[in-house]
Amino acid sequence: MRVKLARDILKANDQLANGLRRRLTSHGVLGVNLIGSPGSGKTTLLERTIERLEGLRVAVIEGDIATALDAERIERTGAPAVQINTEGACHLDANMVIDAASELDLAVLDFLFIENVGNLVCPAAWDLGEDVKVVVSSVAEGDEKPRKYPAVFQKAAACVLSKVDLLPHVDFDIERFRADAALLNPDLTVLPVSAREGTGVAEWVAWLKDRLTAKRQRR
Ligand SMILES: Nc1nc2c(ncn2[C@@H]2O[C@H](COP(=O)(O)OP(=O)(O)OP(=O)(O)O)[C@@H](O)[C@H]2O)c(=O)[nH]1
Ligand SMILES: [Mg+2]
Repeated sequence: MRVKLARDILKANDQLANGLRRRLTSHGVLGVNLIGSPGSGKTTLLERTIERLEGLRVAVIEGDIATALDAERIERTGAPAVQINTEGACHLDANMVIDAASELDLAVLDFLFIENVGNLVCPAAWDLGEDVKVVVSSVAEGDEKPRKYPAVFQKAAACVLSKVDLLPHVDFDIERFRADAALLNPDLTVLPVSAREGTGVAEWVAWLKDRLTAKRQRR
């Protein structure tokens, strides 16, 4: 009975998510759902990304248990941001995102980024209406993350391997990380990035722009 209830909730979520995805598509907006552990560098990556996407129109929906700190950081870049506080829930769901999106003018956007609640587990199961899930995994967390948290690596289109400036200070085998990720998901693009030093940000932004172009060509 409990299992059925969980399935019903996920099914209802997926219907809402599909509706939002159709709206994003009708406006030619690429939806990106960023998933990663607390402190993996999601907001810092978004700050650098928005700077690099100058000329393109970006909005961010921020998911956190509490505070508006991340939305405030995004607004300082000049991009509109809507903060969701889940008050304990470990992930966003489509209903929360639709509610937040009602405060944004989707018709004028190129990218809608959704920073999920810091967590590698629960967000993997919830479709938010995005076009792509991107997992942000920092070198400080260890190279075994794909093996230990396979679902999010299987569902993501890209993995930003963040904080690569810390590689000299941590035990992290980047080839092992790549090989494990490729075994789980041969189509996963792994993008090593240091938001602090700027390494790899251009490649990440190029990947995003390619995805936007591909989406608009398919319309
Ligand atoms: N060395 C280094 N530190 C980084 C980098 N990116 C982020 N950080 C630091 O990592 C910490 C967490 O960064 P955030 O961007 O707030 O991480 P987050 O994933 O948004 O965190 P939550 O929203 O709490 O889940 C901060 O102290 C950042 O300055 C990086 O590329 N290199
Ligand atoms: Mg954050």
